[in-house]
Amino acid sequence: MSGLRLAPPTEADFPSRLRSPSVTSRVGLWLGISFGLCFLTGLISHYAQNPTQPIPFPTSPSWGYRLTQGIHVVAGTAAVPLLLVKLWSVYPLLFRRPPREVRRLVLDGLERASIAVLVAAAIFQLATGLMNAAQWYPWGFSFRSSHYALAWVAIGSLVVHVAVKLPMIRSALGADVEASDNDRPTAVAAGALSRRGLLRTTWLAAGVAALAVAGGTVPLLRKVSLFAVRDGEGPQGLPVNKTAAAARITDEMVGADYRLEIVRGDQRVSLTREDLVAMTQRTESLPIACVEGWSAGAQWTGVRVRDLLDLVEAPAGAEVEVTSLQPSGPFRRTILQGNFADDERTLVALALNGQALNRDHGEPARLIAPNRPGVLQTKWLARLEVAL
Ligand SMILES: Nc1nc2c(c(=O)[nH]1)N[C@H]1C(S)=C(S)[C@@H](COP(=O)(O)O)O[C@H]1N2
Ligand SMILES: [Mo]
Repeated sequence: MSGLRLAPPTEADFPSRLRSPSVTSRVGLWLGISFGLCFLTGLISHYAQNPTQPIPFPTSPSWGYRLTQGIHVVAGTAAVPLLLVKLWSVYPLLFRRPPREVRRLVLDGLERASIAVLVAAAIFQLATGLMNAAQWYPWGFSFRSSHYALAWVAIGSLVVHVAVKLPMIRSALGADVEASDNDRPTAVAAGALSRRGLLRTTWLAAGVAALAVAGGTVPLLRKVSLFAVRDGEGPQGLPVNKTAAAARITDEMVGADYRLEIVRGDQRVSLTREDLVAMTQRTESLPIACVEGWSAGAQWTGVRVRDLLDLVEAPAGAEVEVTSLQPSGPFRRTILQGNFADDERTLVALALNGQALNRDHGEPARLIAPNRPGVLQTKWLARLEVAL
């Protein structure tokens, strides 16, 4: 037993040439691209879920949200191995001796603080994102608002970090991978593999991570996506996010007494299932695209929402409050913006892929609209109320 030492390591304790700006900047470039994609697609997703939209979120293309949210989750997942390798490559700098001169000491402290913020925000974003995709919510705060707030912290500190490191990034990316010009003086030992080998392994890990979740969105990849949370299976060929039992939908609620209420002021129309089936039926191919990254296309048949709104003479562009039979839960009530309510593809669906809606997919009736986040595609509809 000779190696026991209580003092913290010093930079010289990490002699591997692999822990170099050459590796850090190359992995960092792809990490930056992943975070950039996550940020932009995240802004889109956040906006799409806003009840009020000063600029209406478009209803076309119907698969737009499916694409942007798929990119969001795939890029975020691929970023996990990239972040791990990047942190590994800069780890020795944590133990670098602080400069003596006061001005340089202050600058060094500021840089370390900004990196601490960036690393904390990045870890928070990736961890909460993955946990959300796995439908595991062990926290007490709102996922959406905290993930959104920390996205600004992450992207802000990322921009500062890139600006501060730009000279080093340019120099390292401009030189050969194996060049040692920018290396720490003590990093001279050959690693277990070459830098090219380490980078190749890193890209492979990021690719495997991306593939592991991409199958939740890309049908052809389903077979290889061992870790996709939803494997494309579920009643009527569509995954289920929340079952009727979990939402506490009872037989009585959807039995003979079921009515769909269409309300505008004191105008009120109550429709039975038979009334709904007797109206003109339309069939649309529209995807369900969950914020958690899985998505699936399906054929929906039912009544146009606009036809229902006409029963209470709702004006064009009117916003609609959609309420579920579900007794409680954050998604029992959603807002259907005017442009979505008026889109002719927006349906109160009664059937899915040619069969009456399965209870878990929202029987007797559920909302389905083009380019709308899955979380807002309300199941077990009770009421459509036109805002005045
Ligand atoms: N009433 C109600 N509707 C809901 C939900 C819910 O929890 N309650 N979950 C939503 C979510 S998050 C998604 S992704 C879709 C999934 O629809 P599916 O289960 O039919 O695939 O339903 C949405 N509709
Ligand atoms: Mo969802």
